[in-house]
Amino acid sequence: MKGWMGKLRVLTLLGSIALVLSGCGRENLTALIPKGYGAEKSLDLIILSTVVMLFVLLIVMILYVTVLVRFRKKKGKEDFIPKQVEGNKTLETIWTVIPIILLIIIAVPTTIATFDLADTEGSKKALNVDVTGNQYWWHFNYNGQEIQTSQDLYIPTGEKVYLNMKSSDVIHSFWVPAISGKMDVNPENENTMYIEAYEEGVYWGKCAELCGPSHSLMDFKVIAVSPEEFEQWVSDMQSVDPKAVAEGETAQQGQELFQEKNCMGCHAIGSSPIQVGPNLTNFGDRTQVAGIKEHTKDNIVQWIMDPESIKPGNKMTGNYPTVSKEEANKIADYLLQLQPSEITSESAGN
Ligand code: HEC
Ligand SMILES: [Cu+2]
Repeated sequence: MKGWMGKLRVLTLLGSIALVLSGCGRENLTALIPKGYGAEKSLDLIILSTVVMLFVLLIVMILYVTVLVRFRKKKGKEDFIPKQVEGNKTLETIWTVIPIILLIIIAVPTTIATFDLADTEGSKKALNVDVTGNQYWWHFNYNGQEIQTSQDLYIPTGEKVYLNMKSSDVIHSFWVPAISGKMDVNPENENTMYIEAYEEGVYWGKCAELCGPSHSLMDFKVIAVSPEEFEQWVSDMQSVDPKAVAEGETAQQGQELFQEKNCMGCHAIGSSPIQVGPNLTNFGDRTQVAGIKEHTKDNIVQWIMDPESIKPGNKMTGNYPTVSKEEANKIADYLLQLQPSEITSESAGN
């Protein structure tokens, strides 16, 4: 009875661990289901080194168990000492050469992949985006396209897109696990990398460097669309008129409030280079509010009234006049109209 209960306990424990861990994987946020070039290369290396390590583990375990069983102290042979092999040249050579070979097997493909992924040769002919990491949001400036946007990075599938990355404050790290490896984003120097998505989709990105109280909330998205759709998105973004008057009375009042409350001081609409806060040109098309909250009117209102309750330590809190619920509702009505393009996360199949 006791043994049976014990087994049941172990099973329950394992079952609940499995249940909890199964929540960890999220497609489009995992390096184990690669959807891009860098992620694919990384997974190849992960598999290679895991296989090598398992091989070493297996050999060591076999030797260990063999020695344990064969050379145990046996009844009647208590004084028996097995043959001593210390300093045996053949053995020493074997266990020096084998690890060297294993290390070469890992090192050569790793070095090749490292150089391959750091290659910036193709950047002159490709799409270049300047990426700025800020506490706690991401800004994207499409070189030579007059497009500025934040939080959602649109890219065409099947092409290398070069990212020139800098931080406006502390060190951040740009990481879209399903598409590519990580790259540090530093305040002093520009780091470059390229990403390439194979399939259309919305890929989740994370800041992978502890950068302050809301570090874990510094999420962003890479939205990969077909090259034709991307071109459409570019021209939609380029034809935005920042001064266009909103539709409907409340939204128009919201638009006025947006100016009166000094929101314009930090947030640009259109291709203005202001980067104190996220560019809101296509805010109505965003997948999330402030990168993390579901994109609903309620959450937008909550953000405008009390951003601190959503992202502690963010740089908007306290830097604008108080906004009442009624005013926030009107501003939200206006902001939700900022939908310049039909190309959104939905058309990317998500
Ligand atoms: C002092 C500069 C500043 C002012 C003024 C300001 N904001 Fe912000 N705002 C920010 C920053 C910085 C963020 C990004 C916060 C974060 O994600 O960490 C932000 C984020 C936002 C977001 C979320 C954007 C996104 O991409 O999801 C909205 C919406 C917003 N602000 C609306 C407003 C409105 C409306 C006003 C005026 C009432 C306003 N802001 C005034 C700096 C400012
Ligand atoms: Cu960060």
